[in-house]
Amino acid sequence: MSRRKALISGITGQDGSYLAELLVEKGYEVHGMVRRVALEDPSNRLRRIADIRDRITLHAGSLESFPSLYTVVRRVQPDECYHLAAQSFVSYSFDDAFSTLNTNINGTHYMLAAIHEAAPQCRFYFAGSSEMFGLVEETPQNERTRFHPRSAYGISKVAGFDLTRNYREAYGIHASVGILFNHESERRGFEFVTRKITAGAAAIAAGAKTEVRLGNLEARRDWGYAPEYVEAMWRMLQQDRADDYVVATGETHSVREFAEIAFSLAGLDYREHVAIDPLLYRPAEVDLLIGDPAKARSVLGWTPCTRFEELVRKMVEADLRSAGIAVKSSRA
Ligand code: GDR
Repeated sequence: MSRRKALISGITGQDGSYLAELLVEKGYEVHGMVRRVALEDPSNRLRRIADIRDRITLHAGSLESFPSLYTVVRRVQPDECYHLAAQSFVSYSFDDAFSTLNTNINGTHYMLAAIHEAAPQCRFYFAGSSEMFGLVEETPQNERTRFHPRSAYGISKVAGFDLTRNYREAYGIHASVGILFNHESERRGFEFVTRKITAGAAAIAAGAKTEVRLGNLEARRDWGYAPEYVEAMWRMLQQDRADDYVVATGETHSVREFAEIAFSLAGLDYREHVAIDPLLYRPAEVDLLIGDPAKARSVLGWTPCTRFEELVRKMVEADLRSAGIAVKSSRA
């Protein structure tokens, strides 16, 4: 039997890189779609997949170009397609709502249309987001909670959710949505608050800077560990029936708590180093997110293992090491 083929858009990101590693390990033939600029700047833009670069195949494609996506899908003929690529920074979507909506909504539509036309048997995963719940209408949030997005990013993910469900219902595509709550790791981008805090604390501990500027410390998020979340994506596509699932830990913590623990792990007091910058507040904030992963647990057999403090520890220790600071204690 030939190897199963997977196509990942957004393979160079945090989730894409962990998912690619998981699928390589499972024996898949893994293909990734990346922007041409990434191929031209491998040491920077392909750094997260450097270790598996010789075991995957990359194709140039752009979420802005239907022909480019169609060509990749037609050539690869994937059995499974994981559509992770997006403008994923919520804050930026307030600065440029137009490009966020264009890229995220059209990109998802183009991927679905390409699958429908060129590989209709392919199973499809869409990266939904807890940002779709926004101004939450109930707590905790589950698959039946109504959406109330609070940013162009959140709106683009609701549109992607609706597009995915419509391709499932209208054309019988095996298309599932993972409604993933925040998930972090040592590979998180520096613009997101967790990594900004852990990298900042490490830099301060190393004497390279003195403060980290943050916005709203009271926002609460359900933070999990990214490598576990890509496992849930894969499990969704192994089900006979396509469906939508909340992927979360069921715990919520504030940005302040994250900062307090991260700084103390670096031997620092966050109150002495965190400066509040009003410009970093969002015009419309998502105050509280906490997911109910019961369906993922019962149908997919998926459970999160890494607890909040362990997640913070992993990230801080990795950043301390990168800053050249020896780390004594490390729980596996
Ligand atoms: P989020 O992640 O918007 O939840 O989306 P982010 O880490 O950017 O913000 C989390 C919370 O922290 C507050 N905050 C700050 N955020 C950033 N980035 N920088 C700061 O300085 C800062 N200070 C306080 C924010 O206001 C917010 O409340 C992430 C992304 O990965 C999405 O793509 C994904 O869909 C969701 O998680 C689930």
